[in-house]
Amino acid sequence: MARPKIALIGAGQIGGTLAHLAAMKELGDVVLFDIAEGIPEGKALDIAESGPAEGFDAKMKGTSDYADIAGADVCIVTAGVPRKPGMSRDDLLGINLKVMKSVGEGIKAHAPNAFVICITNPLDAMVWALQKFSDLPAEKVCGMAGVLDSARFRHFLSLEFGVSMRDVSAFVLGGHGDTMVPLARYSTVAGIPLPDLVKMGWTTQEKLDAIIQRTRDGGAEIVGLLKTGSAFYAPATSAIEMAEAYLKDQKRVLPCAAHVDSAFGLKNLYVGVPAVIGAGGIERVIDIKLNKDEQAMFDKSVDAVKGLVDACKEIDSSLA
Ligand code: A3D
Repeated sequence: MARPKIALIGAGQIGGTLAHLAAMKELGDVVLFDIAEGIPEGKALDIAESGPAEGFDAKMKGTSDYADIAGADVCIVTAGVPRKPGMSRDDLLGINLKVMKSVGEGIKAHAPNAFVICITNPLDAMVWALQKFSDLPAEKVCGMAGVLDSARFRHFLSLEFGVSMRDVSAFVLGGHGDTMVPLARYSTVAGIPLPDLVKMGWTTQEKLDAIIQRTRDGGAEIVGLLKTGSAFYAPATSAIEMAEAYLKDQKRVLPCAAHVDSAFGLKNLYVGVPAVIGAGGIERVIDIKLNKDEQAMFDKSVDAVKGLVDACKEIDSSLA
């Protein structure tokens, strides 16, 4: 049986890391696409040359020709411009919307059966636009943000509690931005919810609030340190987890920017929600009940996403 084909649109920091991870995990053959001359070919060759020592057989191809992504099973999109210090994700909107148009058209023409995972920021608006430009079924297009935001929350919580990250599960809802909603009530250590751990004296409410704020600022913290770009190791790992769930029909329950069209009282919006990922793509959105405070935070986050979608419609009238 032929190996699955994974097309990575954008061969920058995240794209290169995705290619290396996909090869090491033997998820399939990889095509790295980028408009920057020589970069996709150079990275593909460099990664292929790690194959003998790493022990993988996956094929690597670098290209600037969309015809090479033909028949891809998965497309992961990082094409665009990342944040520079002082720049918000929203500042990227105008630049990256144009990129989504060319990428969406490329996927529509050459890989219309793919499961598409968008990482380009501002995430929720870009995945919405990418679905429109590609015209793929809504359940085959999603965005990676919640897996990363939850991973950051889990990491900070494991440091606070002195327990393995594997035993911390965490839940982050809403748009990927300053309004994201880390849900303490649904986040646990071995099944014990965070509010109970506060009562048990494992931490204080003040410390928990600080961890939640650090999670919200997680991307900016890394941008501030790197100065020349944004995070790429953990974002790539998070998207690979989603791609693997699709390729292996794992039915993983992962928070991601999915098309919501009735759950949470929303219509036709991409926003971070818990979803089941399997061979059908986004197979199910899990509609959880929120309490009053959580609902207020979620509503604020949804409003921010809607604002960005409206801005996309204003910039490109074909989206209206
Ligand atoms: P970077 O290393 O700059 O790579 C982006 C690549 O896209 C570059 O190699 C460009 O040449 C390429 N590119 C630009 N325009 C096009 C085009 N029209 N077609 C094909 N390729 C093109 O950035 P990065 O890999 O660090 O980040 C990529 C994106 O992910 C940015 O928008 C980041 O803001 C975003 N990001 C999102 C998260 C989330 O959690 C959602 C986290 C980190 C980064």
